[in-house]
Amino acid sequence: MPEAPAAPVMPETTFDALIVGAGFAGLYQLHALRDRLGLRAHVLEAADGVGGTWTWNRYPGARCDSESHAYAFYFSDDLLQSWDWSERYPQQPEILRYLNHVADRLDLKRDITFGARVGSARWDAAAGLWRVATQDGRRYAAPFLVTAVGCLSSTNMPDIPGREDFAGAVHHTGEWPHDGVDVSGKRVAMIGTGSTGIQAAPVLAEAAAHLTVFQRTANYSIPARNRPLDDAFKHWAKAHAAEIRATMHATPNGHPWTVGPRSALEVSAEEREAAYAAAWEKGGLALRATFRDILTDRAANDTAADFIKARIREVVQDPATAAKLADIDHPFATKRPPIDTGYFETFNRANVALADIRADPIERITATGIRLRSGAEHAVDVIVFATGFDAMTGALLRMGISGRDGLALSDAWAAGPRTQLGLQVPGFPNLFTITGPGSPSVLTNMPVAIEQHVEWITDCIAQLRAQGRATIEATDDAAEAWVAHVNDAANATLMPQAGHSWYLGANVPGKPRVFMPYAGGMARYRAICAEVAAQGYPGFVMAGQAARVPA
Ligand code: N01
Repeated sequence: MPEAPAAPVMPETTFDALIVGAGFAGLYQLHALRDRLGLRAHVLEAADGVGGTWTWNRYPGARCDSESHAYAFYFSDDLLQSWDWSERYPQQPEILRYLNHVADRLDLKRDITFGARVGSARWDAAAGLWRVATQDGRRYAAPFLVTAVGCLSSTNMPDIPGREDFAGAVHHTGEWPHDGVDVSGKRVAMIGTGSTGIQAAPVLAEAAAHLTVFQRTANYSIPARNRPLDDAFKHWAKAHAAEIRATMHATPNGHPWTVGPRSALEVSAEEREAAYAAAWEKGGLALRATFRDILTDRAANDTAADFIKARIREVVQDPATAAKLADIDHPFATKRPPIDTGYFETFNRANVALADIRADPIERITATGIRLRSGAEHAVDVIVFATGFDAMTGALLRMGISGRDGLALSDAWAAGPRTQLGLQVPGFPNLFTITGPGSPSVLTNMPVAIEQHVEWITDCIAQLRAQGRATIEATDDAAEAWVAHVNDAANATLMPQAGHSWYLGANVPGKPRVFMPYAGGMARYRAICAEVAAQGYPGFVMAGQAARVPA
């Protein structure tokens, strides 16, 4: 039999820098490299438009939990002044519109290839180039490769037996169909009670005939108290942009509020209760900043946890359901605390039920629904997996990255991610990972972390070129020391006590249990990175020869 002709090898297109991903991070990185350094920079994006996480997460109720006036680029006064947010917490379509506004205003789309999912990225040491191929065979090369793939972009679909037998529809919230899912008149099962499930449940319950929420781990949630923004607030935010930015840069989480200076244990019970009640009434993530030691002292944390559990029992009318929802096994805010719009109230609806799958786990999915270990059957038409992500490392590992001497990133990180500052990996020259593991990223208001990384990377590449060097690479010793520091920073908080959190990789079977984000605070991290740059990049090696370019 004649051999099938070999697939044609596509020509390779060469740039100065390749960026993977066109969300917040990729957009700003493209602007910085192209418009500040004058590089021929290009973005490869799997989706058919800009937006990153906000392209994929279109599930009902999807909205941001950072306040809109802080969930924006602050590097450009023009961008700040040319955009108005409509609500305190913007919905997914509005954030997508914002990112399109950014891309159009900065004329970025002409340097983005959409529908380009990276399948491999290989360091070619002889040529000093990253050779990148998309899954459909398009080929690109550049001396610099910057990943802007987000921390929560690789979905976690649990391997529950029988999924293929189910006759109804199955959707993961992180890959929600762009034209929506009509659940009207349908019986819906939603698995998962993280930030996503807690946002989706009230909206699904409104639309569906019946909703069953499958809860494995009960969760805290704080009311968002979302509301339209009035003109007075919009004007205030624009007029005070410099102060807001300064606050976001000075605080551990990059949010526009400061952490209360007092210990929860140094005030009277009445004063504490009043402080929590005020934060509850105000709504949003700032409740965890009511006192300085909520995240570091178990007794202090218990006071916040008890306050929230009491509110859950107050809101939920059925005592048995309330008890299951308030039976939370980890300290408050040691998993990312959701904020909600009517989550606990949803369980007072006649068409909503809670299935406690900690007590009675899912055994299998059948043709008609979900069967629990006890034999109980839940007949449903739609199953929604709100089961989260292979966070922080998943998207990077799925890209098929290999560095010097063919070292696969999956081998380099077999025991957990090793990075210098979350920015570079030893053995992978000229690869930069925006909001990579080991950086504060998911513990912060993301645009603040992204801006800092993009600016550091851009300055670093400028310095490298100014010194006439071709490559920069983190050293093993520096990564070793940074990983130890990341562990110490986590252990100084209560966060490792949430044993099943995705911060630890514990939500994905077989994933190494390593606390991945840097818990030392964004402000401290920013200072460390600035000091490294000021000292001439200790912990990194610059090598090779390249033409000098004035910084
Ligand atoms: O995912 P999660 P998420 N069987 O991993 C359960 C950001 N975000 O998509 O805790 C049964 O937090 C799992 O149970 P358990 C935000 O940073 C932001 O909700 O592992 N259940 C848990 O209840 C957030 O933290 C916004 O026991 C299973 C849930 O699924 C992050 O994204 C909005 C299971 C997963 O919760 C991830 O949130 C939404 C199984 N096999 C998300 N596997 C904003 O507002 C998992 N679960 C910006």
